[in-house]
Amino acid sequence: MRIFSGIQPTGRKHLGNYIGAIRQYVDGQDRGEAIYCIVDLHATTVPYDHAGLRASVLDTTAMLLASGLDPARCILFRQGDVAEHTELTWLLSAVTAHGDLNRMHQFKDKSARQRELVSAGLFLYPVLQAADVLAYRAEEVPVGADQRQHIELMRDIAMRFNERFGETLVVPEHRIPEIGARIMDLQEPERKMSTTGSSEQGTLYVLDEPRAVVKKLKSAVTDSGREVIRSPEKPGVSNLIEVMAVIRGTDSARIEQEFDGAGYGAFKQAVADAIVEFLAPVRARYAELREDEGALEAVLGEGAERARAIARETLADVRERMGVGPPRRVSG
Ligand code: AQP
Repeated sequence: MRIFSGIQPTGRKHLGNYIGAIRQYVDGQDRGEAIYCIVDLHATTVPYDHAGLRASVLDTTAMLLASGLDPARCILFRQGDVAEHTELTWLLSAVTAHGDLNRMHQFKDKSARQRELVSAGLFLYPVLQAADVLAYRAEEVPVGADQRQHIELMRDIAMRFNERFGETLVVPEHRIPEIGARIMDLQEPERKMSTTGSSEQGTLYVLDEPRAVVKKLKSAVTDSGREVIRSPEKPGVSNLIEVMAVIRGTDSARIEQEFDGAGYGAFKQAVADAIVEFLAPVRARYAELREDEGALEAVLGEGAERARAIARETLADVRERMGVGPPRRVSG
């Protein structure tokens, strides 16, 4: 089983990223051939700090290693190091419907928020994402629930390519965790916790100091009741129950039983304590790893070589099928 996923180079990863995606990446190493990519090219599709991008890639590399990725058991690399991704994006755009790209929720949300330029890159974001996965003929893509629509699109792209040019690409499946796939904003629990769309108080960062975690949890928006139960009218409490269930490795019903009659104050304090303990080892390892930039670059460099060797083969097949460039040379 080959597994592939990409993650944005924002140094400040939040609890949603950690629970929805990073935790699954770590498990993936035991389930198959795991390939993970830090998507610096995707980061350029909205206004970004170009002077800080390389440092952000290293932040994310250190975060992933601190969370348990092991370069001996997975391939970890930077998207911009493997040019095959951009070439495949162009080739796949030939079998991508403009109308489908127009329907993507992420494009609609992010373009509505842009005050200056809505880049063509933001529009093509899902095609680059499809190229990331399809270049490796990955069978499975671990992601949070917000990426469901993009994975559906990449499946359509792969199927359309195969129909038109002959069986070449693998049609991947998403892997969305049953619990924790959509961690909500602490201040606006009707929307997902997000790097670009949430407030500082609404977002719990993996590297937040314990004091900040407690403060954010205490001020998390709940309703005026006091019962710790899940309900559509209680999105804030339901979110915290889910977070607690993930951390404890249990289901939400158990958490409801445990905190039956406890009231919101005691429950929030317990969730804060659990989060602090859950993230403490990651914070400690992050601080150590982030210092050695040479070692982080070495991990990415070696990962890129291994990634390129796989992507190059797929690109040769795609070019051959599409009639692009000279005929493929037959070795020997
Ligand atoms: N709130 C969330 N709950 C569960 N999973 C989530 N993910 C994101 N938000 C939540 C998952 O995290 C993975 C990596 O995301 P990313 O860093 O590449 O960026 P993103 O998907 O665009 O989400 P962000 O970090 O919150 O940024 P913006 O503000 O741009 O939306 C993905 O698998 C994602 O599903």
